[in-house]
Amino acid sequence: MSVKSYAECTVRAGFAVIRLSNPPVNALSPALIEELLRAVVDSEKNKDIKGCVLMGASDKFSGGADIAAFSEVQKPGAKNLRDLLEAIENSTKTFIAAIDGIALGGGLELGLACDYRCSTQNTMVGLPEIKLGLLPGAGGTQRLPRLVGVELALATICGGEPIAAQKAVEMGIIDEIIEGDLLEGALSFASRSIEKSPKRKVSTMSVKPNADAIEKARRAAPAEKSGGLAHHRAIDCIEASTTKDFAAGMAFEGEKFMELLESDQAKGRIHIFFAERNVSRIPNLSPTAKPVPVKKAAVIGAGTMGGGIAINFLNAEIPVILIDTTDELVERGRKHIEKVFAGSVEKGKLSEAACVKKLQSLSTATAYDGLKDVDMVVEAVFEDLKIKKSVFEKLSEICSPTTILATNTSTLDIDEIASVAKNPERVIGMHFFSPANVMKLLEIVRGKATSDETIATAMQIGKAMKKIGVLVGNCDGFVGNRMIAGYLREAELLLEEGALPEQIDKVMSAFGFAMGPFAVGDLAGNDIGYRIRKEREARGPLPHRLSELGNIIVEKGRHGQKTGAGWYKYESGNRKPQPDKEVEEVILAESKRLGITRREISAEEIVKRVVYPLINEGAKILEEGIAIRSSDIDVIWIYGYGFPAFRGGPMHYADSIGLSTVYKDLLQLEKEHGDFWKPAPLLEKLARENKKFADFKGA
Ligand code: ZOZ
Repeated sequence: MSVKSYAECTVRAGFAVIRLSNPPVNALSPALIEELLRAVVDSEKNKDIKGCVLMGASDKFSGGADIAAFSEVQKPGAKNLRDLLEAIENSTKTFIAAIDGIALGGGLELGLACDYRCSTQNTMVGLPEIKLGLLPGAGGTQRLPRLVGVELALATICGGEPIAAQKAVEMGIIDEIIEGDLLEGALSFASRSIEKSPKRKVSTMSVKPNADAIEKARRAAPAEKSGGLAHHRAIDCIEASTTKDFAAGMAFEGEKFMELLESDQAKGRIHIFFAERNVSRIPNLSPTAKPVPVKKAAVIGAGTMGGGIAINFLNAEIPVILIDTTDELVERGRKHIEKVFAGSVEKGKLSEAACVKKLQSLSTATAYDGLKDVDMVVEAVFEDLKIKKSVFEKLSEICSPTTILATNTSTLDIDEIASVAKNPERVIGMHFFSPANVMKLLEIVRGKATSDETIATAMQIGKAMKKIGVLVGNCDGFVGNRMIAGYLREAELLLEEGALPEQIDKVMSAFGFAMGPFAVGDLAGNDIGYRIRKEREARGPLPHRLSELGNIIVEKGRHGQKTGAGWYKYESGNRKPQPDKEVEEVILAESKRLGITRREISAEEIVKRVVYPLINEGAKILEEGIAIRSSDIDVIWIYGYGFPAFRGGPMHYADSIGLSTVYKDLLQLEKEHGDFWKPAPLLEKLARENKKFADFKGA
């Protein structure tokens, strides 16, 4: 049996060439670190070499410390990345990082411990730890300010965004860009550098204090409790680089890194990092089911949603036909698309030439004749079952039997829609979130007849559109909208009991939502929820009472921002919600009509009343198999509904509180507010077994 080698060493032109080999991203795992350390020690002993070139064995230098192996860092006596970097800095040999592809997090910190850094033109470097609720814990907060100054270090570490090689050269992170073969270029660069100075330790460079920049960064960071813990600790560390010597700064950084590693915020964000990557793992999908190549697509319905979906196809470089019933409608759709691309050109996100190319791939039509040879159609017409069914009937007649027919419904029954299709196995739900060209979430809804090939194709197209596609089952509202019903119900009932929209929104913003439920309602249009409620009521009595307040507001013409008034009022041209006395009067009158004595409602109660329904419904969804795993629900809520990422999504949040606590709270709420709160059987079972949602592997 051959033993895997993580650090491949060869000697070239008097340099040890050490190649990191831990696919797919050269994560700095304990095994890789150990082998690199050994290579550093060996090179020190080797009198025949003057230095070492560190590079990736593939086209990636390193994606950073191995996130899945953080528990190893805490093991007493275990060598970690810091030991490796110290050995590199203290070596008498010259170390050169030759970076290709990426050097992120610990990967860049490894580079910063080297004496010199060169890279290919298409390399990205960065310290993205903040996105994991962490800080660069292997000297990044101490070395980067010494290399580029406090202000740029703050922007790099608190922003967490990757930096292109050219910009990194301008900042002083990378010393030289290599054209042509990286190793040859790196060896030549290494020889020239050694002549200037064989050692250039970043840790010995001086750094100027910059109190203004530190203060500004503190003010710009989210509050510690609202997801900004890592920002504040990172800023403290960068400040420490200016007040402490290097060794003391490293000790301070180490302490803060360990504090963050233990924090709920890091646990939530790391959970989401892996959850996001797990969504594409679909159990029981036939291994022979391959995605059908989509070379041409069509979108039916040229409204804002249809236009956004067409943009997604164009961004994925798939020509698309946009169809609606009249020339006027398709022209409006085309103008909308042109405006979006023009906006991207203006912001410098898209070149003129790329914009022209994309628009050349867009065609419009008012008839279905051109659909004979398309590989996929996404229907985005009005949310009405009859209309959708008639569209599918027509599509079924005209399209090839192999065309994938997707519906963008957000609430309707996929099986009902598929029932009119000749090939129901080709029908699937692709629920985009508005604005469809911006929002990353895509709920992919399988009907009972949907084939594995159709699922694989929808997942593949989602990826090509740079969406996070989550496969869910067919039920009323699927995962996201089914869960939001209870969240909104409770928010409105709290108004009847004593709260006001601005109070609830403030509490939910502090919890970490970008916007509270009422501000979101005003942004999206309260009339949408109104229509869905009316449609739902027409289908039969609701299992639980809803407040009338949402209906009253809409019937007063307060549809939201678009009518200048909703739960709030808006000054013309201003999107800032202003509390409105008229709304308060409506709410007080409703409490009075219902005979409710209004009371003070605490922030803690507000959070429980609106978030716990998500958890309880999520448990039912999980037990019914509508979601594959609890982390898929978390991904849906973070990317589709703005649930705070640092809390890891509603299911992870429940796991972090402890399911037995959530269960007890639900029983109490059931006692006080009725059977809406009855704990879901799965939640009860897991709570009794002292388990988590994450432990549940299917019914
Ligand atoms: O995966 C993309 C990415 O952005 N990765 C995360 C980069 C990052 O955040 N790095 C910082 C890590 S934390 C750190 O480095 C802490 C630190 O400062 C040192 C601590 C010192 C401790 C001492 C304290 C006393 C990336 C851009 C890299 C690649 O994107 P792609 O789209 O090409 O591929 P993905 O995202 O699908 O990833 C492919 C597979 O690789 C896994 N993976 C990625 N980065 C990883 C990682 N696994 C472990 N650690 C990482 N850093 C990823 O999960 C995926 O796995 P599969 O199984 O789903 O294929």
